[in-house]
Amino acid sequence: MSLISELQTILGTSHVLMKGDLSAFELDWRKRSKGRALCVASPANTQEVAQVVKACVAHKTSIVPQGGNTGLVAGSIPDESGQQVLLSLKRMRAIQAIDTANLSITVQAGCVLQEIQEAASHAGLLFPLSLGSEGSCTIGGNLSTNAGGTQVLRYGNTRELCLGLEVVSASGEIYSGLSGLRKDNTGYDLKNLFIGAEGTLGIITAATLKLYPKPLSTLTAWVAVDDLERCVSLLTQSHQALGAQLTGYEVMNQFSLSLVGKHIPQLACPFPNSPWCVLLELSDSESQAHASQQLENLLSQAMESGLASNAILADSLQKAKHLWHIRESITMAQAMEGLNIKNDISLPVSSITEFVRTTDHALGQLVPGVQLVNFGHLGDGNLHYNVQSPAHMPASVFLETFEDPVNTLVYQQVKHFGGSISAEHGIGSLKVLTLPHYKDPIALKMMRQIKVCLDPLNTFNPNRVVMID
Ligand code: FAD
Ligand code: 2HG
Ligand code: ZN
Repeated sequence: MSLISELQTILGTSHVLMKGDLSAFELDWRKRSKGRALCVASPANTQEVAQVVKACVAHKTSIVPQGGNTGLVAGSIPDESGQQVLLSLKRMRAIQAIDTANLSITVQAGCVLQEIQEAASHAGLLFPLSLGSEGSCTIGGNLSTNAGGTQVLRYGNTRELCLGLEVVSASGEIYSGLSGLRKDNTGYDLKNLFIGAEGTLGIITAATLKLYPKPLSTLTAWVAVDDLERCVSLLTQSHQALGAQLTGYEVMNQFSLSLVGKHIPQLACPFPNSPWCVLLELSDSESQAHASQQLENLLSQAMESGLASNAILADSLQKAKHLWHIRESITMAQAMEGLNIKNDISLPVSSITEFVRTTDHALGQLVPGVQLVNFGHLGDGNLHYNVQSPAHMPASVFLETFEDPVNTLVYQQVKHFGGSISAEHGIGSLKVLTLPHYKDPIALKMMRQIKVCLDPLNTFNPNRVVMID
């Protein structure tokens, strides 16, 4: 029997797509890479995933897992061969259980992040993972990329939010690790191999995640700051004043906010002429009044000491949402401006100012008139140091001529300052050839050994993260 016929038998004909417009599955979110799938297979449950894997292995066919296809490193689309099965987890979106005493939730991998947040909230609890793509990304994708987002400062990356996983292995066996245990020292921590593996080691089919008590009040401020150095000093001051109550600290340069103003004009931005803005969030478990007092004190100190040039405090939930919406729209606004280079980098917070100063200068020499879309999660040392073509240069010309030299320049700088070339988006196919230049060779060797051990036939997402000879 052909593989397609086998998949149709396992899943039903309507869940094996081959014809029609498959671009939602084959084109990456940034519209920079397009592949072609043998078919799009959509299982309904874990057993079906296991059967699909066994069938593909028997036919020596590789599998590309996909959740919401919002990844930014072209890791969730098939290659151009037309020979890979795209495995979409989107039908597997059940919330399986909420355990309020254990503060945990168990969900299928295709659950959309926002639905998990809402389910937690209905139970009076908080699932803190929060990203601009939360309306369409899935928890399987979040786990597979170890996604970060805007609450990492307080709650950690997706890795820190995961208690257990269910995974279909490369032999089609089901590893049932959905314990909600917070302590389990019975050997290697297998779940952490699959988290951040970008679908190269197994298919995540379900997860048990941590929940938290909801904070009593959450307050948001928007602060105008004259330079990045002051943004870093204000971060230090915020840590000192707010401690664990500081739940978000985002920075945005003027150009990144101007793109939001240009392409999404309904999102009016406070202090549009400020060189930098900071979005600061405090979550408090005492009272609204206590939270307001603390934040007001911090902001007035910042103004008095010259760290901030202006500041507003959102006085309603709606205004706070508006401010977050501006911040989370930068990615979309940048996409509307045109194709671009993304550098999702992390550095010690103490080195960020010097990194930006020297890299901005060197890039200006390399590409006169280059436009820097610079923003990110400063509290985590994670900058989205993105690069847009000079105003009058077509994006295609810019990418063709400058993508490699720009990347090399930025990554060399990252290396010099002791940072990482991927803070939260992963490696995918975009950076798979770059990684060996910047990753410790022994670490890379061990990564390859793990890949070969868990997926000896290279069935899962080949040529992403690590290349196997
Ligand atoms: P996909 O894009 O479908 O897949 C991502 C990777 O995971 C691929 O390698 C895929 O093969 C693999 N995969 C997917 N599901 C599974 C599974 N069940 N089992 C095994 N492998 C699987 N990222 C951040 O970290 N922080 C942000 O703040 C952030 N903001 C974003 C804002 C916007 C507007 C956009 C478009 C993207 C943003 N991202 C961010 C990137 C992206 O949303 C995240 O990487 C997200 O975790 C991907 O989830 P997904 O379901 O779309 O995964
Ligand atoms: C964010 O923080 C995302 O908004 C996307 O990680 C970053 O567009 C980007 O480069
Ligand atoms: Zn980010």
